[in-house]
Amino acid sequence: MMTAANAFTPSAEVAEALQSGRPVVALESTIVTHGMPFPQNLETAQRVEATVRERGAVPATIAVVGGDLRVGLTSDELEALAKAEDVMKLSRADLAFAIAGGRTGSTTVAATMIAAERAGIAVFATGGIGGVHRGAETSFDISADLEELARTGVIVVCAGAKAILDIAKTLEFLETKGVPVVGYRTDEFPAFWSRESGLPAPLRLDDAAAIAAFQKARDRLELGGGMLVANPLAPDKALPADRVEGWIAQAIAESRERGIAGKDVTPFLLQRIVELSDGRSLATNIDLIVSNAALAADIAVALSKED
Ligand code: PSU
Ligand code: MN
Repeated sequence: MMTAANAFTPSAEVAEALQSGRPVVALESTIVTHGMPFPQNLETAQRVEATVRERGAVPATIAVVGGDLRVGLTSDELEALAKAEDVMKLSRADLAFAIAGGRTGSTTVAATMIAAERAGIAVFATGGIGGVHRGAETSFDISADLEELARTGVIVVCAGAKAILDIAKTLEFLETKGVPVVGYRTDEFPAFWSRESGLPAPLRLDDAAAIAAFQKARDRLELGGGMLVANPLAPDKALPADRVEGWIAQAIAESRERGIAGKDVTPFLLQRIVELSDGRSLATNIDLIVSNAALAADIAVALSKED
């Protein structure tokens, strides 16, 4: 795996883990700054880090702090980021812009994948990925996360894609780009808060060791690019899709009325849905990120074992 030693600053714990070949799980920070309100964002980030540790891996939350690309934050730094306002939301296009300008920014799935690959971290846990937005045939709004999955060699564990997106087009895009999409213990691609999207998961695997074996076979073929693992929430915790749809439709209608565009679209929709659902979507969101972190840690541990 490519490493670019001068491009980032690992925490002492992450540096030690990477050097000794211990399993590490990358975590994104846009979910902290733009995906959830304070204080739930901080509590979630802390719970996610604790979950990764309980499963025997080291968490590496990634962000740009004062122009420094950090791989692994201290708890004080995580808290400061969770409270900060006017933090940039960084993707492939502007990650280096923030570094050059000495800015502070959180990393999306795309930018977190870039940092993880440069650091030599193979697995990354998030909530939901960005994708092809509804109406993309006229707006052209397609998240840079998808192109990143096509080119950057990291396994991304998520709960599928939010139904604020056009999930069918998102899956078509990933298929075109040759990105493997693996349903974990499911035949259906999950839709974040809901288990059901009505669309099949292209591939299915039922344990972390099988996912690690698949990745090792991909590595031997030098296929490059990432893998998407879609981990549905437990049935007793997930929300029914029809309940979520009303909130989504209203949030999208409002975003169009207000002319929200570009990188503001996803944060706007996420925030409005939390408001419209009276916070019910938020509890589900927290559960699924913790569940994804646990699976990502299991995959990282499985990858670190000798064949
Ligand atoms: N989807 C979620 N929660 C999130 C995001 C997406 O369910 O917090 C964040 C992630 O950081 C993702 C980014 O990479 O939004 C995608 O933004 P855009 O659609 O502007 O590419
Ligand atoms: Mn977009």
